[in-house]
Amino acid sequence: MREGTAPLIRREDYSAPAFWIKSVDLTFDLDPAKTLVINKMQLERNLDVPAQALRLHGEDLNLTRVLVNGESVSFRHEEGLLVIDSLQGVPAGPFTLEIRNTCAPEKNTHLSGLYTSGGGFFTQCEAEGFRRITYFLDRPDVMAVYTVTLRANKQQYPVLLSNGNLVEQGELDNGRHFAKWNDPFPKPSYLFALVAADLVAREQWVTTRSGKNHLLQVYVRRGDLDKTEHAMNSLIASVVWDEARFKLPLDLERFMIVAVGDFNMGAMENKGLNIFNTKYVLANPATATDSDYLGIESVVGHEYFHNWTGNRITCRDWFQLSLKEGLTVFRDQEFSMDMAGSASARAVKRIDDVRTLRLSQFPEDAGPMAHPVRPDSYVEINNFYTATVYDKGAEVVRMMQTLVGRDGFAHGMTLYFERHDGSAVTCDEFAQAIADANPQSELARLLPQFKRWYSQAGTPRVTARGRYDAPSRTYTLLLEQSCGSTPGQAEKQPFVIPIAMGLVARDGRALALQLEDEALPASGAYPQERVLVLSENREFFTFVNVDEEPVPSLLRGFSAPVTLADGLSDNDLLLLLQHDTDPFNRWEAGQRLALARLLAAVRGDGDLQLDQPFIGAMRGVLTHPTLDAAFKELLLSPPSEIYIAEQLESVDPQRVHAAREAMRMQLAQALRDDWAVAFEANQATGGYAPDPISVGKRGLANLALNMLCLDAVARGDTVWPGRAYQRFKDASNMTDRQGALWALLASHSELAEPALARFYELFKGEPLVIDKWFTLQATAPESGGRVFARVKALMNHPDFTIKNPNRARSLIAAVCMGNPAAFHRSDAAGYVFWADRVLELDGINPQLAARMARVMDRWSRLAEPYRSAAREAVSRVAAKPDLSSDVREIVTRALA
Ligand code: 0A1
Ligand code: ZN
Repeated sequence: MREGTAPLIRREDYSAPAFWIKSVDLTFDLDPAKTLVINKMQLERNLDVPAQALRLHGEDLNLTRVLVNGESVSFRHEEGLLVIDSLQGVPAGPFTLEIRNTCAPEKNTHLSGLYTSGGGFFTQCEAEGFRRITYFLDRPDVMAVYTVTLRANKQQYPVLLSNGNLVEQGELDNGRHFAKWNDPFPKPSYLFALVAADLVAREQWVTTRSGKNHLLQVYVRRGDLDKTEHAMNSLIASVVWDEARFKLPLDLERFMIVAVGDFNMGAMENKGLNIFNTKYVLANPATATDSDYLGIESVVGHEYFHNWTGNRITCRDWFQLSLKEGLTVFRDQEFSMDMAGSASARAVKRIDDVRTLRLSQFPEDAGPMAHPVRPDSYVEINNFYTATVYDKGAEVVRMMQTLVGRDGFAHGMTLYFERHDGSAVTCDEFAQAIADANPQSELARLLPQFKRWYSQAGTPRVTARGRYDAPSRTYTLLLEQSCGSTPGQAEKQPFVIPIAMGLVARDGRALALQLEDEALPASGAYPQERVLVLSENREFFTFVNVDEEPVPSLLRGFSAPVTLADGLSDNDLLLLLQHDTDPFNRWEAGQRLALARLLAAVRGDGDLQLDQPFIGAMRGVLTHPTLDAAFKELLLSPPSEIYIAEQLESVDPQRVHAAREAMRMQLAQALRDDWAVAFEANQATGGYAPDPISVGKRGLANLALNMLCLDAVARGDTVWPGRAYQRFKDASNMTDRQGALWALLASHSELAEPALARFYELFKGEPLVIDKWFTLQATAPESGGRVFARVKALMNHPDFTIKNPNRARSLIAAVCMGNPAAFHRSDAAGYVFWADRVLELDGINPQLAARMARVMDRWSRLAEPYRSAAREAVSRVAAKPDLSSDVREIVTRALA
């Protein structure tokens, strides 16, 4: 843990390194208590910068030897650095530096660097974990070729892996063995990995278009092999997709995925040796839900796609993190959409991604941690693996694709690789390549202004007003943009905002879109959808030959990460809900109708009485003859409590919860018969498959069952809860089983308790399922404080441990982030619980503690008495003298 006040690192202070490390030869004598690392580097002075001492990063290491060209030299330690002054002004040309040090993997509870988990050794080096293994220039612009020798006890650690290709292996004395690996691709230290453990692998050979064969391997603990099929299929699909869509082939003879139970994040793209949280590898129908299956596909894709966008071309410095993350999230989103297939299934994926953005990135952009996609400064880089860098970053890439077209974007990617393969670059260089490949595009015309998406934080607000002029048959749209101030950025310059749109006639027809003075396109017809580019603070767009007053359908497909105020009436929204050809806006219209009713109740007297037009519209969706089940489920799920709260100036979480629960109850009652029909009609048949149609059916059946139980329990009827319990017992897959259990929990049925007990007994040997068991209890709708009391009791359950990140998240994050009504209590007990847990975790795993600390980002918008109590809890955390720099940065910003 770094103590004291860590310095602020600024983007503008970037300078190239004083030395390059060309190659590194690492030897590990692996021992949980004391691992010896022999690190032999070939270095060269960087003649482009003034001569300086060599400063190597190092953290929590014991140094035993330093030799330059075989001779010992004097050195000194500065905060987090090993300094060799005598290397200042060393002659041009290579020299060797040999360092020996030890580290203690079993004591490494940060899970950064080399650590032990389940009796094996694993590494996590992004962003700055390599310095916890050995002394190095631990920065992404220093790229070296690695040769790695691992030595360990053969019985305990039969599998020894590192990046690249296996060049040698054999036996050693005393029951030990060794393996030597070489990775021919120069890489930054954050992509280094090693694994030494007792694992087994699922293997598959694939042939890429060039005719080369490659070995794919998924390593897991013995006993988990039956849960690797989906990960392997996802990996094969990723290899095929990247070659087909972007002409990017697999460049390695062997590509390995290793699953580990203790991991801070989702997964890591180490060159040729991806290390994954078990959550994103292990799945079989009995243990994993549909959403787990989809998560695995997208994370396996994400890490694989990093091989080109992140590894072959990497980041010059950590401020450029979105260069690899925004682009790779965009790529994994496109992959999942292409895998989904039908237009409707693609839209479901897009809606899901936008929901994620609105739930995590919009609040971030409006709170104390708001930062540009390319931040200007940080204290702890691990705090900047954020929704802004990842998800808003992906939206920025998506806008580029919208502005240059899908083919134009593919050409831009080709140019990007032609220019920068093998180097460490900036976001500017990426945007330049996409624009240069499309010189006639709006992106090229507006590039400097477009790049404000990288430099300005905050979510822009677009206001739209339409005016129809019957005599001239014109429709004029006035679009305006503004963006509120964010920390350190009071004023904003206008953004370039692509607005995909259409005009809908009162009878639901899509109208032709002819802009003023526009010639007939070569196709012979004006389009029914187009992209308007808003780049000024306010702009008019006039459409001609419009026969009647239309309803505008703006921001189709969520073509830009903005909020939209278009002043549409309920009737307009009902029309779009029924007729919009854009599925995203159809869903959006339904959400807006629901949101308006929820906000009116929360802002008013708290009473929510759903009106017939709304209920009728929801019935129309539920009973629609052709809409896909997945789409119906999305349309019929009210906006989340977090999203509702984000629309309010002052938030009383209990009122938000009450209004949303009232809406659910009224929809349950008003559509009772239709829910029953939907439940029966959406039973997925045949064996389990996570295809979009079956997933949609299971999702809608689960929602229907939930509503039917809610209505039944309120009426004292036991039939549907009984059916739910039966379904829970007989389910042949986890989606149905968990859905039935959730229906019982969310309706406060008496059968919830026996079902929970049975669930535990069935799955007590499956850690990922026990995580679900904790989360289900922590996220159940609160009633009279019982959920919160249960969470506190579960902290003492023998299966609970705060040291395992998945388990800690399954209970603590689940209640603090996923259950606002249980967490925000008028007696402040939720906040006391939060502060205690953050402080406890800070001593164990500062990265995880800092993520939990973010729960309180939005404290200042809470209504009293929550606001004062929340501030007190944040202040108590901030008052701890030896707080990690990770948590300190979060709470300091929150209190600023
Ligand atoms: N680069 C990984 C995410 C990741 C980042 C940091 C980690 O440890 C601090 C671990 C993983 C990805 O985007 O998948
Ligand atoms: Zn990533």
